[in-house]
Amino acid sequence: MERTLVICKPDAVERGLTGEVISRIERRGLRLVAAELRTITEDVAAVHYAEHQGKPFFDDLVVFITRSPVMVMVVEGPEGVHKVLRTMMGATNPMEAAPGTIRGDLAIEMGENVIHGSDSPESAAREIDIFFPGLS
Ligand code: IDP
Ligand code: MG
Repeated sequence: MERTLVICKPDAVERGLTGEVISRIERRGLRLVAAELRTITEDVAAVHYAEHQGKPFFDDLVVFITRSPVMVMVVEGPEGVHKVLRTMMGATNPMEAAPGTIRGDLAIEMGENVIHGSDSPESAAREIDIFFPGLS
């Protein structure tokens, strides 16, 4: 089994889409190990998105992810679960995300793309330890 970190971003919570996102994850056969509504601080955002520090969109990304509560979740499934989640999420830019994906069905703007999912098992372990120490 493998675990990955999923975040329903502020736009998802504001729009009442957490149930839709969780429902898709559960219907796929994946299991929630932890889930909590939290407001991410600027410091935690900078650690979580450390790989993007210095990029032109970094400041906007931090403002976005800290603006209102997010639903942070640890999701468990078979080995490769992070890839399954990434496929379910769709492309980073919702304009390019396929229909049937979360972003392709529920979003249209790059800066408001509903969901975060870890991009590798290593990222998953690092990110889970930020939000739920001991659960990776
Ligand atoms: P991901 O969320 O699909 O893993 P990343 O490249 O890790 O995509 O980027 C993290 C987040 O930063 C994206 O989900 C998106 O909200 C934002 N982002 C990424 N690239 C851009 C960009 O070029 N312009 C504006 N926002 C961006
Ligand atoms: Mg990413």
